[in-house]
Amino acid sequence: MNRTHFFYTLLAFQLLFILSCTSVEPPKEFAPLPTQHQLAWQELEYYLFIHFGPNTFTDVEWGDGREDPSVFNPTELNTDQWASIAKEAGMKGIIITAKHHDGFCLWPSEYSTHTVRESPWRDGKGDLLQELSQSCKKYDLQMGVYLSPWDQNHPTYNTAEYNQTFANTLTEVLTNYGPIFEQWFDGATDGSSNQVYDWDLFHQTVYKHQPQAIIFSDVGPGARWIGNERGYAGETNWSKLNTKGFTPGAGSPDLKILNEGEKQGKEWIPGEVDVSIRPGWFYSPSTDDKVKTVDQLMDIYYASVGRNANLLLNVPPNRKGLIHPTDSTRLMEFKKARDEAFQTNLALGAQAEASNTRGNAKQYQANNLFNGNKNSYWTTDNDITTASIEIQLPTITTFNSILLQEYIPLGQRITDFHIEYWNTDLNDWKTLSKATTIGYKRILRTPEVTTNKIKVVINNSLAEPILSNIELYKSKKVANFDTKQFNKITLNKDEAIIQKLEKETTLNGFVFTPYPDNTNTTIQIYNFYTSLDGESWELIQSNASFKNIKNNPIPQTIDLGRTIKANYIKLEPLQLTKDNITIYTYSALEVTTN
Ligand code: FUL
Repeated sequence: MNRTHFFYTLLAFQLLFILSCTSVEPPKEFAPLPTQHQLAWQELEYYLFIHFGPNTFTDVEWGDGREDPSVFNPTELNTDQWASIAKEAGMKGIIITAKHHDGFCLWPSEYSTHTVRESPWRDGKGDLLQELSQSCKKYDLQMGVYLSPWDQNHPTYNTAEYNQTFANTLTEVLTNYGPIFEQWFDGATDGSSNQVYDWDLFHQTVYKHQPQAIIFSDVGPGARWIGNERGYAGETNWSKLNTKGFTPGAGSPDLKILNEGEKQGKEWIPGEVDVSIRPGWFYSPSTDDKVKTVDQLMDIYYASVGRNANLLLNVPPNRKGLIHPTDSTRLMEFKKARDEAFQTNLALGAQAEASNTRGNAKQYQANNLFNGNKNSYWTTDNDITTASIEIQLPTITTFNSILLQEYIPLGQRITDFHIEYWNTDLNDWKTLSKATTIGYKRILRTPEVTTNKIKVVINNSLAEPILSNIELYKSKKVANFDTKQFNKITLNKDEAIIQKLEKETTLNGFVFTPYPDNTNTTIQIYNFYTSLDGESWELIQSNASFKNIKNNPIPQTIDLGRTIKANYIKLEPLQLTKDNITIYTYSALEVTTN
């Protein structure tokens, strides 16, 4: 090789080296985008709602503002107890009803005469917001405040003056108790209010004193109401909304729009699910036996955090000012159930190949989906909006849930996707689950399968799909409690329910889901059978009774106390919840396996 030749060869190598080191440009932003504060907020995922005030003592959900402040007298109030429970439960913050619709202020407001100062609690010298802010600091929790614009006590309400009164009230709360992560504006009224709210003034007041605060209302601007108080975000859930022409409360968009967000939304306004652990928002001794079960809470978790929304779970303190032991125990059981459900990520160590990888660059390779780094992602070349990722699992794996995350700093994009698994018996791909949006986080509960390969197929995306994370789990099966999701199956009164299982299963119990409307009739007393061939049946439970199913038709989880191999199960009705009826309804019959 002569000198010139050598020189050019060297140059070529140098060029190649430089080229391979140049990073490929990331995809263009797809607006609207979350702010840094919204991104941080989304990662909180789960926090505590506290409804506390005169209603706690008068046993009503909505006080009318004429309550004597002397009713407010918690005898053992201890915000450290609330905060320590929230912390142990895995929550990241606490939002308190600083002022509910009755106008009573949990702090000694200068702008009201209906406050803790007028109550006997701490001899009128107490300040609940102060105590809570100290407890939050102590337990490293963020603090948020709920303030109801609707105020049935304040003399200026329904006058032009009220907007300024409310802004002053806000200023007090937002300047005296340290950082506030979320300002919760309730849109509710009883319809009698004539007040026109100055939302611009309220928003400016919040941002002036707490620029990082997420402003929640039916329509944001920081986060939006999910459209129901049952705990369920839409299966489709965009973090985007069009709010032009809408206001919180009566002027808010359709409930379906709040529940699902809008694909073409112009503003980034993610959903927040607010739901109470009890039937009501305020404590009542009558609901001590109606605290939601762990399975209900898990279903809510899958339908909130698992559907791209944050979960604000209300746990109302009792008249002593303490969280009731039933509720705190339930919170710990719920924490344990989540820890178990998401204990072992079975996708760790997986290897993936995508149908398209941006610039064929390592920087965007599909293996980024398993590296635990939320800032690395897989994405495609410009304008490629359909793609598939084949994932080779480290070993033959049994799973029943898949967690996916889009890289939302660049916008929410994916509109339609499905999951396939490699069926080793058929030597072919089989569809396991179909879904629409992903967003910050999506958890799909799938039928349980055993395989060494899965495929994530993006059928459609508004721009290049960008995924940052995929995890797989084998979790305890939890029934779905949302009414909307329930099938209504009708059978004749003597007809048994026979279910063929997907494959031979070792079961240890079953979940019978009645249609959750107690105007329907369902099974009260039953026989339960299993079978391997669908012809000869083994009687497993005879003359057994579902507890309280007539008045409260919630899913019935039956633990058989042993394991049984079966291909078929049968539930035979012996008596229905109503006599003289020829048909009954139910929604599902499923087995439990662990
Ligand atoms: C509703 C209110 O009317 C309820 O009392 C409760 O505060 C709930 C969180 O919001 O709109």
